[in-house]
Amino acid sequence: MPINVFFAAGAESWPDYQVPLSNAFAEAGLDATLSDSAPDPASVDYLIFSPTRGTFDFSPYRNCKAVLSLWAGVERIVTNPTLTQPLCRMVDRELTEGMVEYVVGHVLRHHLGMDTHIRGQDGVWRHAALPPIARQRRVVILGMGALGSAAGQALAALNFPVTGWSRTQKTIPGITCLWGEDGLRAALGRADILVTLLPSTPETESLLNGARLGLMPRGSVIINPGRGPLIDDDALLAALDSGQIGHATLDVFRIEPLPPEHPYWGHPNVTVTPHIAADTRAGSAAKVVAENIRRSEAGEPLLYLVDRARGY
Ligand code: NDP
Ligand code: OXD
Repeated sequence: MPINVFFAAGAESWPDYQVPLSNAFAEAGLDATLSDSAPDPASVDYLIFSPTRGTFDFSPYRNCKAVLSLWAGVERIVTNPTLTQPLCRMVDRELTEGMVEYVVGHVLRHHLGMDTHIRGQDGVWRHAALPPIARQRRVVILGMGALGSAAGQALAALNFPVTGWSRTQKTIPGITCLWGEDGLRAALGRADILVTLLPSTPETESLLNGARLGLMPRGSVIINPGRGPLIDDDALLAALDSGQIGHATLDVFRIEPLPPEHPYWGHPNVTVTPHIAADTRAGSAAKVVAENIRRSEAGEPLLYLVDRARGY
């Protein structure tokens, strides 16, 4: 009997994924039927999902062996009360590479002060004091998971002193690893540039509040490709207006798309990017999905299983 795989990640994504998934299943040696419809939910063995799909009732898929998310962040799926099946999130080489490039690019923008020269093409020779080199610019990354650790290692390779912070204690070559509340305070105190790559969970909600923003060096920079709810927006706007925070580059927001009237738009010290830090790419993501189905069918443990109690 072929394995039934239901692509429930949205009609707009189906044309991008249909061929890569079919190819990846064949390469993995899977005898699988892939469809973007499931007339009989009880016959579905695996369900491929994206939170862009919106509200979804997982309960009819009672024989489904795993829900495979195309997204890394699963806050909109783990909270679904109908989800009883194992949930795997996306960890993928190309997604990670995309995030590393976004983080390194935006760190370098602020480190090099590129805006001064890009905006200032006005005949003024702005030769300022010697700018710091990377080893003098401290970068802190909140979240030392698949993405944070890769971004941190890339920055460390460019000589930035990198501090990482996570829930549990870690040892990552080239990165000073901190954890816990004391670790967070110490990390924020040295964050000339702060990158937030934490998941959105009840514990990380408004982690960057006014008090914690106040611990950062005056004029420091925040880059948030993690999730909008990590930041207390009112506190960040106040910190930007007072000069406590010099600039915020924000890719993710509590409401997306960011509403046109939101004060982040047009704020002179905010850069908004439209949740593009690291899109999932069909070619490589399809291989991750296929490998997980192969493992499940072979009785091997699933990769990137989400801990439902932890929320990530
Ligand atoms: P991981 O699950 O691999 O890593 C999460 C990290 O956050 C871990 O180091 C974890 O600590 C840490 N963490 C979680 N909760 C806490 C807490 N309460 N206190 C301290 N540390 C905590 O996730 P990824 O690296 O793959 O992805 C991170 C996030 O990036 C995603 O959840 C998503 O929100 C976002 N993302 C954004 C994209 C974009 O395009 N903007 C694209 C992809 C992802 P520990 O290791 O100790 O468990
Ligand atoms: C993700 C994202 O979580 O794109 O994969 O934000």
